[in-house]
Order: sequence, then C-alpha cells, then structure tokens
Amino acid sequence: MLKLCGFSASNYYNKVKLALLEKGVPFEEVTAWVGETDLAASPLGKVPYAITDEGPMSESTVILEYVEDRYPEKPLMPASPYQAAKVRELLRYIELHLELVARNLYPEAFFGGKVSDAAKEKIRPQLEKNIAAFGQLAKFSPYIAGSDFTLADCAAAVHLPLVSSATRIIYGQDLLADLPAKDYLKRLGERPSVQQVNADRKANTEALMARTKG
Ligand SMILES: N[C@@H](CCC(=O)N[C@@H](CS)C(=O)NCC(=O)O)C(=O)O
Repeated sequence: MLKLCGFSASNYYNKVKLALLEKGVPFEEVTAWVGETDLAASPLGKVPYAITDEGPMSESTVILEYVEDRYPEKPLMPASPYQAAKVRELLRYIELHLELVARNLYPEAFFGGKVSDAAKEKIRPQLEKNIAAFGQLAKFSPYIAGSDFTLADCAAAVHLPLVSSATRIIYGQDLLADLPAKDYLKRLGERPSVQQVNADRKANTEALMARTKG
C-alpha cells in the first residue's frame, strides 16, 4: 500500500492526502517530522514524500501526478490534453507564484518570527501581481478549473487559506479578497475529504506546537 510520509500540519502533505481521499485510494500515513525524514526518499529533507511498491518519491505535485496516473479510477484530471494542461497551469501558479511568494511571510505570520519591513514591501507588489494573474486563470465555477473537482482544487484548498491569512496578518488586508476565494473555500469545506484534512491538520498542529515547546 502507498505510504504517505510527513505530517498533517503541512499544507504540501495535505495537498496529496486530499487527492488520495478524493480518489478513494487506500494509503497509510507515516509520521515524518522535518529533521526526521528519510533522506534517501526525500534528499532535501522535505515533506511529503511517498513510498510506493516500486520505490520512493518526493515533491508533492510529482506525487499528485503519480497518484493520478497510477490510480486512474475516479480521475481528478480532465481527459482533454488541453484542459489537463490548464489544470497543471493552475497548479503551477498556486504553488510557484502564490504559495512560494507568500511563504516568505510565514515566519512572522505564523511562527512568532520577524520578517523585515523591506522584505514585506518587496513581497506585497509581487503577490498583488501574481494574485491578479492567477485570478485571470482561475474559474471558481464552482471549482478552480471549472465544472469538475481536479488536482488544482487539492492545491487551492490547502494553499489559498494560508495566502489569505498570511497577508491579512502582515498587511492588515487579505490580498485574495478581490477573488471569490472565500466562498469557494467554504464550498470546498463541505466535502468530507476537506473536513478530514482540516480536522487532522488542527490536531497535528497542536502536536507540532507541543513538540517545539517541549
Ligand atoms: N516543493 C516541495 C515543498 C515541500 C515543503 O517545503 N515542505 C515543508 C513542510 S510544509 C518542509 O518540508 N520544510 C522543511 C524544509 O524545507 O527543510 C513540495 O512540493 O513537496
């Protein structure tokens, strides 16, 4: 059985977990905290990583696409090559142009650290530009790529809430507010898979806090 390694407070881990739950693929969760990962499976020490019957692999979107190819029942990608590319485009925008840029704010927004004013000033226009570009591509009708729930929703469900709250905390303004992201995330929150991921995330975040304090 596929083993998903990492921890449920991680948004990257949850992106993959959501796809597995949505597809009904049996999997085993193996806790691997940062610093305690299998470096042969994930050479950068990042989570998530997966252990398959054929060997290990790292990088959440790579795992996501592997899961989709390996378990084609209940597809989360459109059959049309063009529409599939549009889903991948959204995945890339969310991961590279939203999450990775907003991530620079997380030390202060979520972890009690400090981000310099210069960095905050530099990040804000980047995020504004990237969010506007993402808004041109995202459909929200009702899902991020259109009428069907896809892999891009697995990414949006875990990354958009963090972009929203990090920018609200740091800039006093949710930079996603001009997009219909709030209603979209509320709709997604009605799905049992998203509810499970969120419940596990809350419990695991407490465990993580207890570890860092202890
Ligand atoms: N590009 C990676 C990013 C994964 C990532 O950054 N995970 C965080 C946890 S949310 C992590 O492992 N951080 C530890 C580190 O970067 O050393 C992916 O998509 O899997």
